[in-house]
Amino acid sequence: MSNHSFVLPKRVSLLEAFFRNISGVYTTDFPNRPPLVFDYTNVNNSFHQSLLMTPKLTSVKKLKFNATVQLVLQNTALIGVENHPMHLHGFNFYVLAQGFGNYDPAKDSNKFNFVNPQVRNTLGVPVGGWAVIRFRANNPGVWFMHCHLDVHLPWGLATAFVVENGGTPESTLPPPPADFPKC
Ligand SMILES: [Cu+2]
Repeated sequence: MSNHSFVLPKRVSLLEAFFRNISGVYTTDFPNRPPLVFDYTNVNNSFHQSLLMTPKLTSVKKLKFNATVQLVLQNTALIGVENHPMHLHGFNFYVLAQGFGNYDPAKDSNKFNFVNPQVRNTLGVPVGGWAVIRFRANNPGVWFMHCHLDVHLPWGLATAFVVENGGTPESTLPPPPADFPKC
C-alpha cells in the first residue's frame, strides 16, 4: 500500500510495541500519498519499473484518537489488475464512493454518499478501480489493514494504524491480561 510492502515484526507484536513503548519494532512513516502519480489503471503504459521493487517495511500510520480518516484505495495495473478485498481491523468504515479507472478528486468527490453510505469492514475494491472510505479512529491500539486474498499478505499488501490513546480511561488501551502468554 502506497508502494510499501508491509512486513510483520518478528520480535514483539505491533500492539505490544505500542503498549510498552518499545522502539525499533515499527516506523510511523507510512506515506500519506503514493510516491508517483501516474495512470494507475492503464494496462498498456503503467509498467513502472521503479515501482515494482517495493521497499519491505513495517511502516504504520499514526492517528490521533477520534480523528476522521479518509482513505482512497486505488487499484493499479502493476503486475495485474485485480479485485482486492481490503479488510480493516478494529473499525467499521463508510463506503463513500467507488468506481473504475483512476480516482479523480475533483470529479469523483461529488459522488460521495453522505446520506446512507454502506458500512463495512471489508470492501472488494473494484477491479482496475478505486474506492473512498472513511472511519473514525475511536478505538485506541494497533489495527491491521490488509488485502484478504491470502496470497497478497506475504507480498505485503497491508499496513497498520496506530491509534493513540484519547486521554480518558474509556479511551485508553487496557493492559494485556495477567495470563498473557510469554514465549
Ligand atoms: Cu489483494
